[in-house]
Amino acid sequence: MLEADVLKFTPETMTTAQRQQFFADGFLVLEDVIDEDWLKRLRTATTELVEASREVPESDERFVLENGHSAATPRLRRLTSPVSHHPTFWDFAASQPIVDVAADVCGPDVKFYHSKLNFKWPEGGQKFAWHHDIPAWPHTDYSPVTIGLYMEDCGVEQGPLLAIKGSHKQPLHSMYDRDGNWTLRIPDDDMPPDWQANRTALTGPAGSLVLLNCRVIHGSQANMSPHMRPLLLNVYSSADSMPYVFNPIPSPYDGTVVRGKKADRSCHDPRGCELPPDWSKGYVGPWQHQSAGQGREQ
Ligand SMILES: O=C(O)CCC(=O)C(=O)O
Repeated sequence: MLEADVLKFTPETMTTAQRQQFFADGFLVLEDVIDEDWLKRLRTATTELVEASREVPESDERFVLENGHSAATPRLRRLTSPVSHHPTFWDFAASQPIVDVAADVCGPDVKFYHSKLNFKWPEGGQKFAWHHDIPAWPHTDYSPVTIGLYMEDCGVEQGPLLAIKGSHKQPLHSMYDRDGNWTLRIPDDDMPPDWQANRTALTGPAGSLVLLNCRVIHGSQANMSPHMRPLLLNVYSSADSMPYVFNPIPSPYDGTVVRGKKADRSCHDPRGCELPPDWSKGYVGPWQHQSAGQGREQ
């Protein structure tokens, strides 16, 4: 659904001003949306999976391991597709608080796309280079929204999400380098004018939701603090927004309508989108691609 059509519906969870801010800036932090019961359930599920990662010596389809991971001291960058690995993550992704928030920016009919749980382990959790999300998983419109949940308090020193205000309204940068390699990163030299003035740290207490428009430039710095930064990311779209490449993080829930009804027509935005590599041949996660030339950006 296009923004102009979404705006015909009255928001139910956020205020009109908050929704306007999301569409103007390309991101929004909503504090105190997810209650302590949900946080406890999600933390318990996370602990179970971190325990399971002790058995895993190298990154695989489930875990992207951080440098220094071992059975004695697990360190993860990502749990890929948490909804595929513990029922609590799907219960949460399909639950009312979060799908109603998605509806305020996607329209009343909302579809689930995929999920990931990005960690930043204390003292060294890796940075994430500047990028747009949508070229990795293009859809027929730009309604897809990533809704992140800070499962613990996240301050500036913990590597919170950073986003460039208004960058979703500008043309998309290529996510390939000059040699045609997929890098999913925008070097500092190629960032839009005034990007430093528009750089915003999206911090918040545990239970905050962070909404990211699929075009907005975002990234994050390393976590050099003594505190963990677990960030659960679920991606939704309007029900009539159709992905047209292989989902890099497929799950049995891909395409499930989590609110409202299934679409009977697709919605198309006239602005096209760069195509990613063919993920049906494998997807290793973003860090491996971004690491080429690391140190120039941010
Ligand atoms: O985990 C982070 O800090 C950044 C995540 C992100 O930008 C992404 O998964 O696209």
